[in-house]
Amino acid sequence: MERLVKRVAAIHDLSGFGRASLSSIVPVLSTMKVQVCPVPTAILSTHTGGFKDFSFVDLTDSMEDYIDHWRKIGIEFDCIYSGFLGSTRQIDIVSKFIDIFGNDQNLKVVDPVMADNGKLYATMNSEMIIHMKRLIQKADIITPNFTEAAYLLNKPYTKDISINNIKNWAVELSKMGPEIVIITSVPEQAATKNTSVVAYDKQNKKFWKVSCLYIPANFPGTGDVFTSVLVGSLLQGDSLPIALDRSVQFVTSAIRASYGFDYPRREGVLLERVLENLKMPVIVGNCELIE
Ligand code: PXL
Repeated sequence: MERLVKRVAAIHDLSGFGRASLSSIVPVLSTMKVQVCPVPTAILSTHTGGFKDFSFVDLTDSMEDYIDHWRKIGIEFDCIYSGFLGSTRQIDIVSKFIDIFGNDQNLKVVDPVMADNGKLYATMNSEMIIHMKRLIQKADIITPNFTEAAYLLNKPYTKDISINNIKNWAVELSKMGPEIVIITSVPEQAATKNTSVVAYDKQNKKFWKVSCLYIPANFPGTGDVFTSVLVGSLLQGDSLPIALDRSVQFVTSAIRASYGFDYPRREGVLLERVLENLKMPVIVGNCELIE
């Protein structure tokens, strides 16, 4: 029997301030009528993007007992969704989580949170990248941003990249395991300075692209919002292009609702002002099939 409410195991940190990770993932997915079961990987006073001297409690040692309890009580999930991870051991624990709770029916989504704008996050290093490359082999869907895709493929980061090259990157990443590769924040070569989201569906050999309006503001945590909406949408039964449209539209609406106000960008988008938009259908999307 289908579950009354879809259920996601969300393996992420809890950052107390700044609207990243679980602080955004839980409200987004709850608003989309999905039950979130967090597996907290670490507790931080803030996210690491733009704050100094944040406190960091690593929960790696408690994760195995936590997961073991879930295994004993036989919880089942419609989706396993991981994001920011604090150590190589944690990455390996997520891999084990997928071995225990993953099956043919559920969706394994790995957001390889490691870097942005050409730079690794403060807590990341080259060993983490090696382990992340192993973890994505077990995912059905991965959602690296452009910088993370470059790190996963050992490619140099340059904003001057053609759509054909990006398509090749997506295919190469899919060869590492995942059925669907979604690369976000892809720089467009046109003078509009737009960015786009490019997706590759390996089974159907289809490429999709959604162009995003250029907005001159960079907010941390929008990747978590993007992937959460994508997960919620796919669990609602949407097709991949509709899920991509929904995610881009929601993130765009959140940035638009925020960037006209003068406040520190490190506090993230004003999510609370736009959460209700998640209840609206996608009426006009701009996701296109590309050859
Ligand atoms: O938004 C991704 C993210 C999650 N968790 C922590 C982070 C970041 C990005 O900076 O620092 C702790």
